Amino acid sequence: MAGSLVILTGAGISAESGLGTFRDTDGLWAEFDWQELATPEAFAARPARVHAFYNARRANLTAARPNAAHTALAQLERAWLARGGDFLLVTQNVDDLHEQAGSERLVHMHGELKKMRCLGCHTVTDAVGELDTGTCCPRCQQPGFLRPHVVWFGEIPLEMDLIFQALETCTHFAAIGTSGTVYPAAGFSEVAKRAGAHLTEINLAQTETSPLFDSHVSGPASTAVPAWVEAFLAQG
Ligand code: BV8
Repeated sequence: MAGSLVILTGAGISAESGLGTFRDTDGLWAEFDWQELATPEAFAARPARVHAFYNARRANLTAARPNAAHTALAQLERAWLARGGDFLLVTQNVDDLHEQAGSERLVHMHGELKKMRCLGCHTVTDAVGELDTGTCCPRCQQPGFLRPHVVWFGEIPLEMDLIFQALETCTHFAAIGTSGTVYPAAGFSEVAKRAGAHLTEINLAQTETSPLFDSHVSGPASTAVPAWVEAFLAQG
């Protein structure tokens, strides 16, 4: 019986699709202060500024397309499920490139840039066009209650029970394109290790969590991930 596979992706898997990472030298947080833009306090204090930051990133997303790494993970999901295995792809990314590539067993633990949430009726809907402080919720029609459906620092990520349940029973864990600096995602490798899983890290560089991993595949995701998927499926 094929085992249970959990994959965690970060900004590095989308870098070759033209989307910036966060902590590389030219990363988003090198240009912007996350404390001013990616916290609930920042949104409460200056909502228009936070909306403008996410509107610009949402607009930047429209031209982005999946690269070979996203496609390889969708193929891995289909092949692994066909063998009777379990599969869960957990992404920290707020882009929709995994969906575009065909991934289905997918969880966006940090939310989704293309969605918005109403603080009045709590409905999550597609964010169409630019949001601002006067935009009306399509469900309750109230103005001024909408925020990006993104998990900010200090907020609890989404689907944590599902994610920890998968980690505690997995036989293989792979972390792809993530610096291992943001918790609780950075702690997932420890949970998988305690479950007895084999840990693989795919990245351009060493990370803070590298010492925990059993295997390392070094290189850009668009070539390293397809090669790893092919070898992983060949090992049976
Ligand atoms: C939580 C959405 C409690 C927003 C993001 C003090 C105050 C407040 C909180 C804390 C604190 N100290 C610690 C914390 C916890 C905090 C945290 O970890 N802070 C860090 C900075 C220390 N975490 C939180 O606040 C989280 N919530 O703790 O709640 C809780 C939790 C559980 C249970 C109960 C209670 C919420 C964190 C979520 C924040 N939201 N994003 C937005 O996008 O605007 S975080 C942000 O960082 C992104 O989501 C991103 O995904 C995430 C991680 O970054 P990476 O994806 O790893 O990207 P990065 O640039 O860092 O690295 C890129 C990697 O790719 C590199 O390794 C690079 O080498 C590699 N790479 C580059 N190119 C390629 C490549 N690899 C392969 N191929 C390539 N081509």
